[in-house]
This record gives sequence, structure tokens and C-alpha cells, in this order.
Amino acid sequence: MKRLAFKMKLNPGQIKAYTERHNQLWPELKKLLKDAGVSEYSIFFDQETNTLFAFQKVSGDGGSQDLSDHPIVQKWWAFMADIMETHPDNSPVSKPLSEVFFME
Ligand code: RM4
Repeated sequence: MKRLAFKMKLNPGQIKAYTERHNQLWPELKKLLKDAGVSEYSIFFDQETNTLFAFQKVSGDGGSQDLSDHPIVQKWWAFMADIMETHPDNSPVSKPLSEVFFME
């Protein structure tokens, strides 16, 4: 089991929409993430910089941002693209973060 973290960028003023959409996360996406070995997945928001900080545990090699081949992920990314910084393929610009401290 590995711990992963990455940051993403939200468009200004979109935290309400972002939060609401995630509170209604598609069951099929949740299942896909869990089946892919992703768990304890949380996302935090920094209002000052509109930065989203994601944390997750992964049992395999990759995490949520490595599932771009799955149509459900592509559909979700397209759904979210209007309020986030994305690449031309709608995938969110995700920058890996390095772990500098961990306490059991
Ligand atoms: C995020 C982003 C991630 C996805 C989560 C559920 O806004 O789209 O890629 O794994 O939502």
C-alpha cells in the first residue's frame, strides 16, 4: 500500500460547484477507483490559491490520475473540465507532491 498526493487547480469561485459535484460522486466512478486499488481518497482546498490537494492510498502502481483509459474517468473529467485547470483532453492538470512526513 502506497500513499500518493497531488495538487490540482480550481477556477476561481467554483468551490461550491466542485464540492457539490463530489458529494454526488458517480457510483460507477467510485467503484472504478476502489477496484483500481484507490482508498482513503480525500481532497482539500486552499482558498488563497484555488489549489486542490488530493491524498489517496493505492494498492497498485498507479492512482486516480492514472486511469485515463477508462471511459467513466474520461466522462467525469469532461464533466469537471468547466471548473478546473485541464489539459486539452480534459484531464486535470495534476502535479505530484512528495511526502516529507508520515506518522502512523
Ligand atoms: C477530481 C479529479 C480526479 C478524480 C476525482 C474523483 O476532481 O477529477 O481525477 O479522481 O475528482
